[in-house]
Amino acid sequence: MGLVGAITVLPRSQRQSVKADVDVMLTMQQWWWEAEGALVNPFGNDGHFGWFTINGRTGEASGGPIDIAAGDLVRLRLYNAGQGVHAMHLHGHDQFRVAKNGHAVPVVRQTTQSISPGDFFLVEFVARPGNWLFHCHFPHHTANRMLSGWRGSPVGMSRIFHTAGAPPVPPEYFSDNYYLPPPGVPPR
Ligand SMILES: [Cu+2]
Repeated sequence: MGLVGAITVLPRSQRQSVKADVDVMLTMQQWWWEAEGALVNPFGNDGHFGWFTINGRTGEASGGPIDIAAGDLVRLRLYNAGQGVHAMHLHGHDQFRVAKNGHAVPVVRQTTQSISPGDFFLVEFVARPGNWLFHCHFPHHTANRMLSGWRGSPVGMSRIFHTAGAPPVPPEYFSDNYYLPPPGVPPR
């Protein structure tokens, strides 16, 4: 299906850019399943996308939480490589929008950054202790194929930021085995 990604171009001097403790690129995409087990078509033909990813991954393929530390300045580089609008929300924090499409903008304090196709935003936050969900606010964008993850945990366009020392996030949280609970866990 090819390769797509983002190239981050940084200024030669960091004088105009505060160095972040954590700097992550998050590319949103959406896909259309043509059939179970078949290749996915990123364009679809009826506009109904059923599979949502950040950096091409979701569920257990996402690799678990993004590790940060309390007090870190975390910079999120949000790019929408899909064809729908997403409303990227961070739990437990305000996020600060500092740039759009490569240009600095007046800082806006907000909880959610809506992002249209092709848009690129820099948002930053100072991490508080805990486990914090970062996800799209469109409910079905965190329920791939209209199914959530283990015990309702979000899949699709979601990640969790985990600060050092916070309780570990159960690996089952990232399970995209929607139909069978993990061993020893009763079906819900
Ligand atoms: Cu979305």
